[in-house]
Amino acid sequence: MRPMIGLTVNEMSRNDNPGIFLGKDYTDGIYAAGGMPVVLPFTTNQEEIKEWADRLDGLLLSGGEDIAPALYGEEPRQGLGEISPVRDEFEAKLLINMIERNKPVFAICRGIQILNAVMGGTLFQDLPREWPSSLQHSQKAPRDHFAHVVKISKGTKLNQILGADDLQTNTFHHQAVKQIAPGLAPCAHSRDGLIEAIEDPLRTFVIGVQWHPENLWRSSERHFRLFTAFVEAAKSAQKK
Ligand SMILES: [Mn+2]
Repeated sequence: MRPMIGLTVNEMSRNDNPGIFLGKDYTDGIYAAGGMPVVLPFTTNQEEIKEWADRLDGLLLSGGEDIAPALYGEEPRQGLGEISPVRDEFEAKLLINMIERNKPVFAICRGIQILNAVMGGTLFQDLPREWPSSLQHSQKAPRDHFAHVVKISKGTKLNQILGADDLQTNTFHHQAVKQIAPGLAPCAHSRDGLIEAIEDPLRTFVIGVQWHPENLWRSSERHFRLFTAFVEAAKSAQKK
């Protein structure tokens, strides 16, 4: 059986109907890599969250809203965007349950941010105000267009998966990892010194990236490797 991969979603309303949204590049990427994607509706019920964690073989934390600064012990500053309290609570609880079970977690954009916050790190709430850089981290180009390069640190799991020291990426973020959480290690940086990827060196697959590989896997074999390595790790977790 294909490993079951849960994907988190955005809060979105349509015609006054509260709903959820996820770009199909995420689910198509999981299918293409050999996994079974399952979209996860929000719940804050501990029993339901535990059951999701028991059933899932891997968790993909998708991109989206800003993270509530309360998650890392700060108050909102000017520049903070829209937040989703129900999503923060659901993702934080589910993430902790997945890590307790030593199951693979692949965290993209907002995902790397919530991963770092939940594990005890902090975030830049708004890069233009808090990390003045000449490098543009919110590209205006199409989603699959390469914007800035990241330098991958040697000897990291990310380096091993990608087989590259430099990687072209797209970039759509105004928040980012500030103080990295204890137990996590930075594994990629942009030229301006910003942390663009983090990993747990002691776990099979707990990796966060600040860029959007889901928009790049069709055109770039290297970015597709992130999806296949994640699904492979979920397959191994399934066997145990
Ligand atoms: Mn960036």
